[in-house]
Amino acid sequence: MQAKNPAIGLCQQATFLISAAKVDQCPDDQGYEVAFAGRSNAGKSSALNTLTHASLARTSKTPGRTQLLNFFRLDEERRLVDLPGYGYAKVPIPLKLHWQKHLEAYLGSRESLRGLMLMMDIRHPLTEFDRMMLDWSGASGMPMHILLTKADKLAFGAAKTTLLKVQQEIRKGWGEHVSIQLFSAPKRIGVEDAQAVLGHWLGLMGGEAEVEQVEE
Ligand SMILES: Nc1nc2c(ncn2[C@@H]2O[C@H](COP(=O)(O)OP(=O)(O)OP(=O)(O)O)[C@@H](O)[C@H]2O)c(=O)[nH]1
Ligand SMILES: [Mg+2]
Repeated sequence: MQAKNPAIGLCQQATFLISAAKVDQCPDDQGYEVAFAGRSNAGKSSALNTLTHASLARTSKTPGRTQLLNFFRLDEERRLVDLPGYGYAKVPIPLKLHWQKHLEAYLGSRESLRGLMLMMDIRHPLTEFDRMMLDWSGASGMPMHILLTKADKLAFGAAKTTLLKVQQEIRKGWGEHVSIQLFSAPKRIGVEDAQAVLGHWLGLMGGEAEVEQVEE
């Protein structure tokens, strides 16, 4: 199925479109958009680059690097968005409030937003911010798919154990509509599964996104 996923070819054509500091600077709100969210340093930009086979998004060892909403064009009516990282302590308060305000404005108003990819560092899952995003997606009915990033930092068994644990907690707290998988940018773990989710959300494949569940 994944070999035929049209999202793969489309992602390879991704080009930088625009950086927006506020919602009124975003591209026209039409078509399909998928946003990448998560705590600062969780690996949003790295995941985006891995999924598009490009170095579109700037990655950094310094958390808090992505400070604007960065839009990437896939085709005339499809876009990916790298959202500003959230929750980095060293960012000055006024800037934090600025981001929070504009992130909320974006999430609350964007008609073309079809799904949220939430990146969580596998070593620090379910932070307060992650829980807030899960609450928001539940309340607004926005589909959410979680990438447990940096899975290469743990041994395979430990990574799977964490996946199961987080999956159980999510099922209990937010129901079954949130899907989750392991991901690693350098080791390319979980790339095809994440691309399949993108394919569905971008209106390129019929039906619901199906992510293989963990075997217990
Ligand atoms: N080992 C490993 N390192 C990763 C992975 N993903 C990201 N990193 C590293 O983690 C750091 C942060 O990655 P970014 O992709 O810049 O994180 P971000 O979430 O975009 O950060 P902000 O833009 O600051 O919010 C960088 O040093 C990356 O190289 C991964 O899957 N495995
Ligand atoms: Mg970033």
